Order: sequence, then structure tokens, then C-alpha cells
Amino acid sequence: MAVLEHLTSQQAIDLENKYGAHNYHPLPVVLSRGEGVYVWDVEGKKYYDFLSAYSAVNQGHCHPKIVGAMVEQAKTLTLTSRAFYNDMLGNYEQYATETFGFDKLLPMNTGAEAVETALKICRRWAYQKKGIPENRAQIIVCENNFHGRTTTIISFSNDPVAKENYGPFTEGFIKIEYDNLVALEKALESNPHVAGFLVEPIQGEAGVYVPSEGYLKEAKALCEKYNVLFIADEVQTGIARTGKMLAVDHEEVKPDILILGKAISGGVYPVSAVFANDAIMDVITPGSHGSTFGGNPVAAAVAMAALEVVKEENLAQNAQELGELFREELNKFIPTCDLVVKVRGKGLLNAILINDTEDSSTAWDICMALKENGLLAKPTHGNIIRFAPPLVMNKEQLLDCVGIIIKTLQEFKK
Ligand code: IF1
Repeated sequence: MAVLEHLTSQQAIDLENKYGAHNYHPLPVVLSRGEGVYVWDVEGKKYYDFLSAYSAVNQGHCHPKIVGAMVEQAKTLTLTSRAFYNDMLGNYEQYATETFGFDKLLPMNTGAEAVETALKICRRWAYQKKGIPENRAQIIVCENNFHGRTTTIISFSNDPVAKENYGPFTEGFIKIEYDNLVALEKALESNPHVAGFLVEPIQGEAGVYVPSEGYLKEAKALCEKYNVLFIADEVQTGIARTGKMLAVDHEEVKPDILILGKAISGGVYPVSAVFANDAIMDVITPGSHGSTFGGNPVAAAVAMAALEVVKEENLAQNAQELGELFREELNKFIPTCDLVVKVRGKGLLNAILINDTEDSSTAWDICMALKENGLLAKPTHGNIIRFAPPLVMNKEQLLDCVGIIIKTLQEFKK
């Protein structure tokens, strides 16, 4: 094994700059250890993690139960491919489908793969079950969506940074305004070949946009009225992040297709999954979709442990209560601070809107100051900072973090 010499932060940054593609602009902190709500940098400085790897580490860093499940399975059988059965996948599929209330799941690895899988299932359902003419299926998506980075997915993005010079793009998508039921009904009634509606229950990357109360329920009803599949992308909002197991649970909405990723594995291993009932999932036949690692024994073991942790530690209830406390404390502070316009979110998926332009560096500069004060967060735009700690945080730690955020904002000079 290559000798991992002890690097300074700058040495680690230099190595990444020299040998790695520059597809990110990370905050200049080099992490070497994580435990629960904390991470440490290579110089030993301790931080609260207020990003949770974009809501993948909901169960806290290096949760012993999840890591233990991974280690045990990794010592036993890591990968068989789906050319053969293995003794873990069926167990996991039963446990996860019972947890989320669907007949079946299709196991994949990353969120984007799961989104792509859901799009393929939706299109095939449209042709084979709804009777839409071949290659005419349309899927409705929302402005300012984020569903991943594959070529098809960025085809329906409106983020120029994520899209420019990656064409030609995949056709078959209709974009409408988020949280606008009139726009949705108009798109449904004026396009005869709509197969599905793909939506984030809360738009994460757009800046934690929580839609109006009732939006998801009404949108689902419109999909039923027009015989269109309601596809919920809960890669970021799922797994207790917003105070319920799924964000759609706040409105008791049952998606036709559910997409999960990130924290379904507790951030320990790449795991994603697409859930649907038999009437939809049975369009998938042998050889019509697959993945080398999809449904591997380690992923199965890790995901079962990660879901058990969410239930055993009551993480949804904790996210609900601590999220309310977080917004309550910040809403007391905001009237005293010109720098912050508002706080918004649900459960422990929150963001503050900074009183500056979207192309300013203010949010970044505030995150740099937060880092100095021992809390790691990252802007989604020049004027929005997302706050998403692990859901295992306790009240004392949360109030400590609120104190750090308020202190940093009070001391911040543009
Ligand atoms: C990056 C944020 C971005 C997602 C939703 C699917 C995926 C994601 C709702 C794809 C992934 C990640 C990707 C990462 C940063 C982060 C992110 F919103 F979470 F902050 F980019 F918008 N659906 N989100 O949020 O899952 O393929 O990454 O496993 O690409 O920079 P993935």
C-alpha cells in the first residue's frame, strides 16, 4: 500500500491541484478524521460539520454500526455482479421496500444513476403502459432543478456553469416554474405525451427553496388526473433530513417513483435506489438495465445498517425538533443583523439568505470566517449559505453552533 505520509494542509491542497481535475473549488480545509457531528483537519483543528457531505452523512461521521456492517461484509463478500445472486441483496430489498412502502426497488450506486434509472423507467412505462408513441415521451422538470451531472440530467438544467459546452443535449423535457401549480397543469393539459413529473420536494442546490404548503399534494393529484408519474427526487431531502423519513411525508404524498441516495448509506459507501410498485417496475426486464456495483453485498449491508440507525436513533424527530430550534434562534437574531435577510428550511435542511447579490463573494467570505470559528458550511450561491448538520446532533451542540454562526455574522466585515 502506498505510504501515506503525514501531509500538511497546504501539501494536500497542492497535490490535489497538481494531480486532480479542477472540478471543484473547495473551502481551504483538509479533513482527515470524522466522528459524529465533528471533523478534524490535518493540523488537528476540530470543526462542526454543517454540510454533512450535502446531506449524505445524516447518521454522523463514521457511525460505528454502519462502519461495522461494512467491515464485516467487506471481509466476507464484496462484489458478485448481478450475474449471480448473493445472500445480502434480497434481504436489503425486502427491508428497504418495507421501510418506504413500495413493492420493489432497483439498486444503483450514485444519485445521478438513480435519477437516470427513474427517467428510463418512466419513459418505458409511458410507451408500454400509457401508450405514448415511441420516442415522444415528455418529462416535466422544474426551473433551477438539481438532479445530478450526467449529460441527460444537465440537458434539463438551467445552470450555465453545469451545462455550457457539454452539448448536444437529450430531448424530451419540459421546464416549468417550481412551486407553481398553474404552470404544472398548463404543461399537463397542453402536452399529450407527458410521461412524468420529476421534482425535488425541496430544491436543495437552488438555495433550500421550500415550496408552498400543499404544493406536493396538489402536484401529485394533477399527475393522477393526467395519468402522469410523480417522481420524487429525495436524494438530498430524504432519510430524515427534513424532519420526516421522506420530505413528501410532510404532505402524506406517495410518489409513483421514489429516488434515494446519499444518506441511504450514511455516507459510508455509494448507494442509491429507485422504488416503485409492480405495475410500474415490471417494465424493467432482464438485460434492460443494470450496473456492475448496483446491489452489491457491501452496499446492501451498509444500507440496512444506515436505515436501522435512522429508526433506532429517531433521527427524523430529532431533525424536526432541532430544525425548529435552529430557525427560531436565527429568527430572533436576524432583525438585529443587516447582513442576513432570512432563514428558511425544513428539519435540519436550512439556509440563510445574505443581503448581497448572487454573484458576490459574501457568502463564501462568511463561510471562511465560520471555518476560522470552528464550523464548516458552504454557499450554494454568492448570497445563500446552506446549513445541514448531521441529524445525530444534540440540543447543546446545536445551540453551540447557533452561537458560532451569530458570533461570526456579528463580527463579519465585508
Ligand atoms: C455535486 C447539493 C448539488 C442531489 C439531488 C441527485 C443528486 C444530487 C437532489 C445526484 C447531488 C450533490 C452533488 C454534488 C453537490 C451536491 C449538490 F444539492 F446536494 F448540494 F450539486 F446540487 N438529486 N447533489 O442533490 O447525486 O450523483 O451526486 O450522488 O455534484 O457538486 P450524486
